[in-house]
Amino acid sequence: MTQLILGPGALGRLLALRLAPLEPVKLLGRRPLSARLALTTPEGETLYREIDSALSGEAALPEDVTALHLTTKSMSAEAALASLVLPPQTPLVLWQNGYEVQPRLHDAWPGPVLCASTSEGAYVVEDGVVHAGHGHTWLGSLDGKHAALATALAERLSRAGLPATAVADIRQRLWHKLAVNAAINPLVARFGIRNGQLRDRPFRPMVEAMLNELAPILAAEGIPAPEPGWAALVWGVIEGTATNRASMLQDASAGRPTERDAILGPLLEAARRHGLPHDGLLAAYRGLDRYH
Ligand code: KPL
Repeated sequence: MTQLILGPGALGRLLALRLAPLEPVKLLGRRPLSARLALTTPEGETLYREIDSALSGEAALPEDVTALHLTTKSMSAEAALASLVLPPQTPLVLWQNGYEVQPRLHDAWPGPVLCASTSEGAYVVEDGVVHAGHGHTWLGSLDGKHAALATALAERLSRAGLPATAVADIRQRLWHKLAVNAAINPLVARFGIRNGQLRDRPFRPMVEAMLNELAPILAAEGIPAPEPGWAALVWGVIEGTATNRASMLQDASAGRPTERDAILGPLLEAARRHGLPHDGLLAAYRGLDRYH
């Protein structure tokens, strides 16, 4: 049984390199990859591993697939998936940020669909990936089904050095991450700053204004606030990732489209539906126009 991974960005490479010593893995993407990729661990060790990779549109896919891990950016996920011919019952695991593609594929895909929310830190380097910091991954289906599959996949990931837990509340966890990303990512992308700089003036009041808009929208959408409250969650992540260049900043600096639709889109849509103020969110969204 092979674990198929579609999208050889940081997360796709990390999954492939961590899983490869334990089970067959195939990494699919739009550009050829070198057969030998390097994994630099958070402890500073560099391990080289042979990875079976192929071009997504042309690959002969293995017959027995444990799961297809879709690790592209949110805006590329559906087109990437459509480039493969897979048995309809193949389990999908969606690793995207935000909450845009997940409900759509949950409804459209005939087989089981799990969503993953991860705090693993990784970035791409030319010949592989740097696993910058250990995190945790939560796996579950939006309708609470497929618990046994989620548990089995979580065990395989955990054995491979990516601790994971099957959960029944993945929708809530995706929205919590979305809220964190909405408060941090557009601001750091717009001002070209590292996450930790949001703690200082003039950015701190901008984060606070965003939090004031986010909290009522999330409440109206039925997303329970995290135990310490939204502000503590967001400031905690800013503190913990102070030296990071957030993913949206990396996309913007490289002139790539950002994940604004997946992150800000669901919040704007919910704010309009519930008749709640959303000027700050709209300004954040429009502030990213030049990358789209
Ligand atoms: O998830 C992130 C991202 O970069 O997208 C945060 C939490 C903001 C860390 O940088």
